[in-house]
Amino acid sequence: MGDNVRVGVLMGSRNDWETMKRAVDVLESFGIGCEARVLSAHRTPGLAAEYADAAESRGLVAIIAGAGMAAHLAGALAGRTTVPILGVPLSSDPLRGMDALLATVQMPKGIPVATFAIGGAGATNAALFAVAMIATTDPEMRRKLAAYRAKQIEDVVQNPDPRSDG
Ligand code: RP5
Repeated sequence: MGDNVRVGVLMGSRNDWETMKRAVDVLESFGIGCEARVLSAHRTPGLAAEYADAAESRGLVAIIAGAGMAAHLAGALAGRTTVPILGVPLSSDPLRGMDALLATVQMPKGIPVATFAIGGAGATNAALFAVAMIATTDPEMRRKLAAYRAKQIEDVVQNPDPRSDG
């Protein structure tokens, strides 16, 4: 694990990678050191606990945790560290992510998990939220985030006709 890792991107299964890759892509595009790991609250509870226990001393500022079905990864991590946990509910058959959404968002009081949208939008937004957290104390990151938002506006302004190729 590199010393410059500031955000961990965890997922319950290797099968979650296609979605959670979006979080890594965002973080890398902002130049934020991150790592991706498969860790499960159910299949590898000991390893997930070890990761959470080491997070603060490693200097992680946030952990993004994506999981599907009975999604306990984010909550299990949150119970062992005060490093902010950003939960991403993932879609799977047969409940299409509603199961994971409720499991992630309905944390009992005292142990918060910030919960994002189901699937790819959630993975992207969790990473952008981590960027915003870092930007609170990093002017360069604040500038990059402002530029990201400005580009979103500019893309719409430049291509307002939905029938054009853009
Ligand atoms: C969760 O169960 C994982 O996050 C995954 O989304 C879901 C199914 O896992 P696999 O059976 O595809 O490995 O723990």
